[in-house]
Amino acid sequence: MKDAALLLIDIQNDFCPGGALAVAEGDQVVPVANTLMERFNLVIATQDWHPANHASFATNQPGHSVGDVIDFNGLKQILWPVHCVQGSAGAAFHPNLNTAGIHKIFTKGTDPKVDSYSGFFDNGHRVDTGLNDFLGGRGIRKVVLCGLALDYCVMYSALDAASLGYETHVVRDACRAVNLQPDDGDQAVKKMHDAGVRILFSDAI
Ligand code: VGL
Ligand code: ZN
Repeated sequence: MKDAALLLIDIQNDFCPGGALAVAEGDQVVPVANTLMERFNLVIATQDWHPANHASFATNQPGHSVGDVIDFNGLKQILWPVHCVQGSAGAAFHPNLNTAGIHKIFTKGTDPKVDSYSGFFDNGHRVDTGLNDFLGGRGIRKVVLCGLALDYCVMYSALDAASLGYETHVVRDACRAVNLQPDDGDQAVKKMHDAGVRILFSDAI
């Protein structure tokens, strides 16, 4: 697919079983992602890449614990366990991910003061990661997303892609959800679908 790019969202150890912010079955997206990569001329990966003093870590918010929702400069922020600290083993890609097939990596969440679920913008939509310009410069009109987690970084990346005008697809079986609430993954699928994102399965690609 010439005008399409595959976006591998945050397929990192900390989001896989045994990781700091483990997503159930997170590692099961890896073989599906590796197979999908063979079908695309352009493969981009995002990496959640936080400094140790990141404000989304509950340990950096005295008096708060994981799961609390606080106000960060006017934005609602869920507090997470320390995860994906820059350069740590938890921030590395899953060891079975075919990283040789990745053409370009975009890191996000690097500003200690603001979280960034989407691969395109921070949560305040103030800072651009450069992904949109990168895709535009290569004539990409269609993006296909997979990875972790369906109800956070995959969903926010897909919603931004759709609002930026890309034909946006999410490969359901190549994603897993955090599911803080048991139906968060299903709600994410509904929200994306309502925003014009196409939800499909890997056998259709
Ligand atoms: C993510 C929570 C916090 C994700 C990143 O990659 O979905 N979720 N940071
Ligand atoms: Zn994060």
